[in-house]
Amino acid sequence: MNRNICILGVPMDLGQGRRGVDMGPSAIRYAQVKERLGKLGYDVQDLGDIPVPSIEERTANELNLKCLNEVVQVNQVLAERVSEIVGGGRFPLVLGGDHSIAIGTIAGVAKHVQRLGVIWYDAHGDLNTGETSPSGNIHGMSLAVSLGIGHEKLTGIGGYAPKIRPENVVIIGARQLDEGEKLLIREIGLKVYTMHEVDRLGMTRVMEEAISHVTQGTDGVHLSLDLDGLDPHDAPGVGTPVTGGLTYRESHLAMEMLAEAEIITSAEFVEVNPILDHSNKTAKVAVAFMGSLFGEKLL
Ligand code: B3U
Ligand code: MN
Ligand code: MN
Repeated sequence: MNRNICILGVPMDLGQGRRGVDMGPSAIRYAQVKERLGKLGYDVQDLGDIPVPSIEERTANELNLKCLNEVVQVNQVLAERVSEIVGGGRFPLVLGGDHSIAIGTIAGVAKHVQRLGVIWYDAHGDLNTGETSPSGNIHGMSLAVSLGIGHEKLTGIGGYAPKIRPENVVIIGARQLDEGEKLLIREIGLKVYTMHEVDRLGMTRVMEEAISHVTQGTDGVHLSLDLDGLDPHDAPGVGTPVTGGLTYRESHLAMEMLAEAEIITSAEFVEVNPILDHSNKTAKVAVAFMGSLFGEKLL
């Protein structure tokens, strides 16, 4: 694992419909992310937050894509900042903010690798487009956009498209997929471990398979972890909780297996919403996962 980490906050809430997720980076910092990773011997630099326009400043919606121009603008800056971090030889650890920020993170990382693998840990597929989305929220489109599918203002962020290929992606924890997303998954042959597979195979096997899948032919792997992949019992502070999710223990095991495999080269933790949380529980869970991902051991 890269011993040098750069933390970058993105207080973005324009990719979804509820207030509060813009406070995610503060909540995660308050849960002592820097101290936790510092204790493991990493050199951790916190670069602060990138600016995000407030919801009151936003312009009109376009084509079922809420806050399109602002989401594009923030992700363009994010892509540049992440690219600088990776170019400087450091590990980018991005704190969200809603999941639309994956567009910028992945655009910044994928510039530096031939083929990027992606683990998308989420209750949702985030595979909608303006045409299929039931909500118009761009956080439900970010994986599609990274695959080069969607509005060209979004797919063109970072100046190139696509950023990733379907054969190098796995989704883990899915349990709420829209019809258009299901069709797209079949069409492009995306590997998805829904909760059915997690229950049937167990997390150990799911992670073994997922690790083998995303490392085939790739030279880096990004972890995009949406806290709503977890069951709302363990992570209540998220904008769109979906019952029947991954447990705290399964998720810790997943992070520990990723640490052992030493494959993750960039990561983001998104959708922490402190307004909907109890005593900062979800941010604390996120930081505990970061500990495991970066090699913390129980014994
Ligand atoms: N698939 C729905 C709901 C959703 C996606 N991502 C989240 N919720 N967090 C949509 O709006 O695209
Ligand atoms: Mn998501
Ligand atoms: Mn989600």
